Amino acid sequence: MKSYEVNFDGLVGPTHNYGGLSYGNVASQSNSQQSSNPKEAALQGLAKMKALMDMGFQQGVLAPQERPDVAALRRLGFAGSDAQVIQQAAKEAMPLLVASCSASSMWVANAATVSPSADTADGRVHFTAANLNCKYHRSIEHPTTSRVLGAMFANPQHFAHHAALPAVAQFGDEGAANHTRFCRAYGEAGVEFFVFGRSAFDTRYPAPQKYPARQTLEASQAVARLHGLREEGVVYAQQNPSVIDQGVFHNDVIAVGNGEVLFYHEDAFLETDKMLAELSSKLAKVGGKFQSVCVPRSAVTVDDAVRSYLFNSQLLSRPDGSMLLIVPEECRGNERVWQYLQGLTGAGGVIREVKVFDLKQSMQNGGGPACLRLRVALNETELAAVNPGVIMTAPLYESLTQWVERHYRDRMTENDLADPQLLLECRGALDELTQILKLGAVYPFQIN
Ligand code: SUG
Repeated sequence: MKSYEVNFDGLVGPTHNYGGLSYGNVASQSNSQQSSNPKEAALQGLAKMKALMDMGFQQGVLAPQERPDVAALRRLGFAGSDAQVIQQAAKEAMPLLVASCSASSMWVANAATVSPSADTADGRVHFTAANLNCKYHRSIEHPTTSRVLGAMFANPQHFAHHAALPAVAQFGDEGAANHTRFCRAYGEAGVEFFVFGRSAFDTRYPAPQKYPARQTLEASQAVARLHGLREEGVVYAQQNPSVIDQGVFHNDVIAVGNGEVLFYHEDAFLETDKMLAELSSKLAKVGGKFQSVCVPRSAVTVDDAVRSYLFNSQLLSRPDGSMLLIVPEECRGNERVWQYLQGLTGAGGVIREVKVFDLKQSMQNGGGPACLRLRVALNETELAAVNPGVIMTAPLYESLTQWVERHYRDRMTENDLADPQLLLECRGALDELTQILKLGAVYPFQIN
């Protein structure tokens, strides 16, 4: 049976702004308070989806969330009508209003961890929504994420959904941003690779000194258990704490994998050789031949990687077996990175082509091409069971582009977030979106 990797990209929401909310994420902190352009952000994301679809890849779309999240503000004690809640928060606790307005759900690599049916004990595709416990503005995403994923992958015969892990830092889980899967073919059993930043219960593991490690070993292990993964099909590795302290807040800022290939920075992991050997032997047991492409620090520094987002790229398999790397424009702007990429594609290895995309609006908050997509490996039967409303087609691209043009503002500052009219605009837009994507009622304003 045929199988595919389907990339579901997060549609940027209408409140996209630069709130400076993510300590440890260099771009988020350095662009704090700048004015943003939600319309441009959404169109840049849609252009990437369309381009990948046109290249023949399977592409889907994941809906944004209701923002401002008035219900979240009510849980923090703000009361009255919706407009009063927003105005009171703006007056008394602007950072909380900004957090409740974040369009951060666009980075769907953090929406969930997904295990394909070939790896799981019950032969279904498993999803665990990420609790995103490290940052308040992200921790409010998972209830809606679960409803949206449930509406997209609704058939219980093929899809199993798990609620987010307990909402404490010891089970901090950031979803697919710290999870990669290696396989010979998408429909065959593979090796799931979980990368963690620290252990919450075992003090033998080192931890970063400056910035938080968002993903714990215990969270990764819990996800593997929930999904029914075999021990032989799982590898755990620790991120190098010193790169977290340099701004590598997720593994997908320093490594990317696809098929039988891991593309990574020399400083990305601890005990790299042991980890590579385990990946290689476990992949061999399911018929795969592991290959690693290491980028030496002498060619690209960790700082270059953080600024250019070289590794936050999409590594895609082409029909001839070679691979294509989708990188952000910032890679072309960094001389060392660009030179490295020219050498890489010219060397006759597996990565043969690089394509550049302008995703500046998202990049300025620390979200590159890989952050914007959630990969779901599906066989033909499973793909047919996905809600067809969320699969990208030329007409859907047209409707979404027009929808963005109709509803999105082209400038957003803190003052705009305090405008109660924004809430009404967003709800109107999202109500229409759920009809376009055939999701049913998924937002708090639709179900309460
Ligand atoms: O969680 N930025 C996101 C970026 C997530 C990128 N995802 C992956 N690497 N997979 C984060 O730090 C910034 C929001 C603000 O500052 O307005 C933010 O949430």
